[in-house]
Amino acid sequence: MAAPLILVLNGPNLNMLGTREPEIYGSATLDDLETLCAETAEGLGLAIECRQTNLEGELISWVQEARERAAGLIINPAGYSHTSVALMDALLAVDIPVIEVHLSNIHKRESFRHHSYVSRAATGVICGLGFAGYRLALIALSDILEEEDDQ
Ligand code: CA2
Repeated sequence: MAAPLILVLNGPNLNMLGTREPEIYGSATLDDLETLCAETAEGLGLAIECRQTNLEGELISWVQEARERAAGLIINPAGYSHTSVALMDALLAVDIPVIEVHLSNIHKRESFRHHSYVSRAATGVICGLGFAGYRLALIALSDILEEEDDQ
């Protein structure tokens, strides 16, 4: 049987990981993050596709695509977490498990980061654990998919 596909979507400015603000986001790059996700997914028997975009509409189109193709979704919507009703609506229409990940602890930061529209549509939310948050999100999805299989 084919390995279930997990889409990992990263939103605006995350392509700049490792180049600025290392005190908040660390010094590793988006490439490093995607390698960690690929290695973790392989160990869990999951297939993975990682994508990053700076465009809200593209992120929404990818969420819609996930509905057709993926068994689970990991998303760091970055700044769109705090602004995008459209992204939330797209995620609410997806009937696969969705884990929202933030590298930083958004609740320890400026008050405008404390609310995420996306959280309303997420199965679970992980923040403040850096890259490990993505690894934990993959483990959580693997557990959820196994439980679904058992039912
Ligand atoms: O902590 C997170 O993962 C965030 O989603 C990151 C977003 C921020 O708007 C959210 O409130 C929390 C910002 C991503 C910007 O990433 C950069 C990385 C390196 C250098 C500059 C920006």
